[in-house]
Amino acid sequence: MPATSFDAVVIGAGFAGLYMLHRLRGLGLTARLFETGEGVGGTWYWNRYPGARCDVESVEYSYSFSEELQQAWDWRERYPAQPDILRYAEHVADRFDLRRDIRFRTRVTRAAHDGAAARWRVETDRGDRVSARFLITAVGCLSEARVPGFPGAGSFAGESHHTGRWPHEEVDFTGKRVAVIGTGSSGIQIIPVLARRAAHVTVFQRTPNFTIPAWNRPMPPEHARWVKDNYADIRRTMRGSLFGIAAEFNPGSALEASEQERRAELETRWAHGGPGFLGAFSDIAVDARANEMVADFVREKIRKTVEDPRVAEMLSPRDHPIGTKRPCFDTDYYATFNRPDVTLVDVREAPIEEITPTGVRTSAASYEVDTIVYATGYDAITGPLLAIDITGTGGTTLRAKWAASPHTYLGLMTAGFPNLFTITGPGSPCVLSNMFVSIEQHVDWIAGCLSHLAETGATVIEAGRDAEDAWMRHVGEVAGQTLYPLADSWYLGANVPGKPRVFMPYAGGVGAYRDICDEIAAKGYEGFVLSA
Ligand code: NA7
Repeated sequence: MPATSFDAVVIGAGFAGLYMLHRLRGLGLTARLFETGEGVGGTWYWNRYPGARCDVESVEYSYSFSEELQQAWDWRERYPAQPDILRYAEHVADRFDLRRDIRFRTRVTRAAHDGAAARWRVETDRGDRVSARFLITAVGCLSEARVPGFPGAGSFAGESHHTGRWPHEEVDFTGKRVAVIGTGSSGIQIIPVLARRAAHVTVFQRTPNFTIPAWNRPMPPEHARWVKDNYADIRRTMRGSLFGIAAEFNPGSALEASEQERRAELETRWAHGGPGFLGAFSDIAVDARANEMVADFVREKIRKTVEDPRVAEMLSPRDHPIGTKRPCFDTDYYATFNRPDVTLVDVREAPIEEITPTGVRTSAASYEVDTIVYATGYDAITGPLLAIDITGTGGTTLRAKWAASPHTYLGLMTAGFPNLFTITGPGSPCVLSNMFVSIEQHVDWIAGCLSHLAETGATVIEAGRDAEDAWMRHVGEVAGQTLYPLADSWYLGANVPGKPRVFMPYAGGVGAYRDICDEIAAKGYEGFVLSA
């Protein structure tokens, strides 16, 4: 008889779930991990589209918890490609012998808290019925793929794929006419690669995004050596930073710099590429005029790169401040639109009305294509949590509690749902950070919390309602001091019709956030209610 009773159930075998499982084992706790996919890797298991690559530097997009692991693993490029990240996840799963506690191809469908027994009762789509004292979600922030409900989508005669649900078999684009719908990070990565493979690519753009060159390159061996020798310092910088990356942030103001100084700083950072570009000045995220100067610089680069001025203007974002939507980092994105076999279509002017058996019809024209790529994004942050039917104390469901907006204490727990931990949940820095930094911080904090419960004889921990209300007010106030709420972004659910418009991540920075979490723990888990 397989075991059905555990200390903890973990949902998701991405980097959060893998590390959580490892820490639970270290605490001597029994655990079962359920994963929908057939393998480990989470985001990197699902996002297999051509050109899929992380836009955080590889040496920073990795675990820090094991010195042996970080010394043993060699990254091949400045930014890791999806197959390399997946290999890394598999290596970690094997190295720490994690697979024996994972049930693959199994989706958790329901979880209900049984108050009398102080246990979570968990059900899966394969008929599992298990119970655990602790339920820990490691479901990722961008795992609930979203295809807009275009009429006729089912009638399309060719292949169609969402970037986040890409098939495991090679999709052949040779000689094909391809439609790409969406120009977020995924669209921006796949479009230049498809342009080189397909006969013709038609890009359906609703909103142009700012994208900065990544300047990916093979990892120079001397840099890899230097990183390994200096990992302790690099990790310290990342942990104390705003976004969990080691790039240097200039504390100076764009407004106070002279025109010449400003240009020099931006040119240097453009030439370096990657996420450090937005660290050019300290006021980019908070001052509209400073932001506009940087946005203007990028629009100028677009005009210099894209030969057709009409296309350059179509690609130039003007409806949101730079950095208020998830910044994109690209390889050859703007230059791709100089190719004769790439067409840009503005679907803000003329929206997509239907998918026909032979292509895409907008209100202005029809486009015949063989393959459709949906790079249309995700029901972010709350979507993966609310996809599970979770019931807490007194029959209250998470869906009902969060109907108007997600409500958490530190993004880690939510009142009325005892012993439920949400790794990188709403109200934590989550997507505003290098996910590895946020994942490790949450997992370590949860592990510390579980040890504390064991040491003090408590069996149940729950977020206090007052602490939770105060935290959500704080999350809202911090976001209100920035320009983030000005964009219709998935950070605030604007991409999902009917989703409450609330800025979900904590914008105070991973360093400040870590200090708050640590202080709360040091004060005996202030704001949480602990009971035997
Ligand atoms: P994003 O960033 O949410 O991008 C989705 C894109 O799809 C975006 O350009 C959307 O336009 C577009 N979209 C969505 N619905 C439609 C409809 N109905 N018609 C036309 N265009 C549409 O998702 P990604 O997968 O690119 O990136 C997700 C994150 O993964 C990324 O930020 C990294 O963190 C990794 P819109 O801007 O809404 O007008």
